[in-house]
Amino acid sequence: MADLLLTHGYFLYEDPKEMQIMKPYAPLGILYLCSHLRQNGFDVDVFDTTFSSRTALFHHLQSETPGVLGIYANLMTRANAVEIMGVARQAGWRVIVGGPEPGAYAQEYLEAGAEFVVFGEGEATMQELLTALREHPDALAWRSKIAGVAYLDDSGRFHQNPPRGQIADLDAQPWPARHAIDLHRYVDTWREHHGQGSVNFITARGCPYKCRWCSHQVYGQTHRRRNPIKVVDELEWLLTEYTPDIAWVSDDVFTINHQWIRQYAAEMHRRGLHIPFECISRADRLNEEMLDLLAELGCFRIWIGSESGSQRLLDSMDRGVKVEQVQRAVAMSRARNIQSGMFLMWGYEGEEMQDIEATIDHVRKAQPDIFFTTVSYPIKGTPYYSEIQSKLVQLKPWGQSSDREIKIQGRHSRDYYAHADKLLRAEVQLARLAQSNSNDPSDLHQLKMQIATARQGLAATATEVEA
Ligand code: B12
Ligand code: SF4
Repeated sequence: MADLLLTHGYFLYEDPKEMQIMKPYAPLGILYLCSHLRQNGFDVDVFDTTFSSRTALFHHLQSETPGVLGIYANLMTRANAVEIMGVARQAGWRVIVGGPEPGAYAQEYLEAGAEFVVFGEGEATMQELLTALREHPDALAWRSKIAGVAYLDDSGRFHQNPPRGQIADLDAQPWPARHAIDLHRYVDTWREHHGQGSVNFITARGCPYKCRWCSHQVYGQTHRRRNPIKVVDELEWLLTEYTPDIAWVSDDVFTINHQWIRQYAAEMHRRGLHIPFECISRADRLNEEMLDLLAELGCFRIWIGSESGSQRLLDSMDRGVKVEQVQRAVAMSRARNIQSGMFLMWGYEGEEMQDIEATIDHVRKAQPDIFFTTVSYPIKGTPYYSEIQSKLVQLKPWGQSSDREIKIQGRHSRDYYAHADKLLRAEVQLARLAQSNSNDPSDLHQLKMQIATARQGLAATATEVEA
């Protein structure tokens, strides 16, 4: 029996939408935990659920000698994590949960079966927890002394210990334990469905910006970067070990530190390394020089969080970005053959019809290569959540739902936003058609019809609000 079994509740083959997308990435959080703990003398196994099944995981939990199980949970995987906890507890496992969601719902996770909820970075806390569990598995007087955990005491009372400081030197940490999972399968899955195999890695932890809807549960408002030379070492190893065709830099904002990007690019150049990659950034952290460097490094797509085309709304989100900066960033990317992707949000607090029009106008003008829209949802622990908390109605029991299935009283109906979405898509398409000088009258007619229908839909549902 290992000292710890790590898992996560993401089952790719159970998710029809994800199966269409088929772009799986390795669960870096638990792989970082695994390498750290192994380096410190613990025997750690990983049960990677991505390509596996609930049945196989449950069978494993029920047939192996029970020990300590660590589960990663995020907003999307809560229900699975809760179910895994139940099965594990029943089979005699001691359960610890961590990741971006459990800290925001510590009491709920504990009441659902976790013995400890770990807040923030898990490496040092898990090391201490495992040591204490090994030395004193039953006499739990040490519980109150471990920083960064919450637990229920013997009478069921909730306790949360003071937070733990963050890892001071990320470069002293081992790379994620990619050998603990079948990473080749991730690369092969990508290659099979998209013609190119992909791998992910991170160059930093945390984001100092304050967008009100964004979760800072794990890293707070801090930002720590790895030494660029060490990142290139890891990437060079990844290229040799897994021969990917492309990569995904899983950072919150890759181009936050321009000096860092210069050093990274210089080291990649010095070693003659080149890999096409995509990453996320912010419009205000992109300029001509950065985009030149990104293009030289092989960036083929950059995700520029945009959220809204209404400056008033962007300001109310504390986004810290101007609409014009986003327009410019998309144009500068296009000039270098870097595709741009935008995330957009409908229904943020205070959004009116003129804000929706501003968003449509913005995307129509900017013409990003891809854009995704979401009807905004409040993640527990964020300022946005606190701001609208009194209007939130849980639609399903906590353990079977997510923060995406919360109703916001007084907000427009889902139908309203569906019409807004159709209008956006048709308007952007119409602008594309005009730019391409195509004058196929049937396309034009169809798009104009779609626009008229969406506008009618918006008008018809404008007074419908969630009760
Ligand atoms: C890259 C990324 C993605 C990629 C995933 C691809 C990939 N794997 O690289 C894509 C774009 C697909 C994605 C999608 C989504 N994402 Co995302 N994503 C991220 C991002 C930027 C990096 C993840 C990462 O690699 N982190 C680095 C590792 C080292 O950190 P970590 O996972 O947190 O692990 C540490 C701790 O959490 C802890 N820990 C982790 N596991 C465990 C387990 C135990 C037992 C313990 C004790 C501790 C512990 O220790 C680890 C090491 O210190 C994070 C933000 C962030 N910076 O973390 C958001 C983030 C995780 N995503 C988020 C969201 C909301 C989503 C989506 C729902 C968005 C959407 N609307 O569709 C989807 C959901 C996808 C899904 N099915 O799960 C939120 C989650 C919020 C929440 N409360 O759960 C985050 C935090 C962004 C944010 N700031 O709001 N995402
Ligand atoms: S949305 Fe992006 S820029 Fe804003 S706080 Fe979150 S990670 Fe940082």
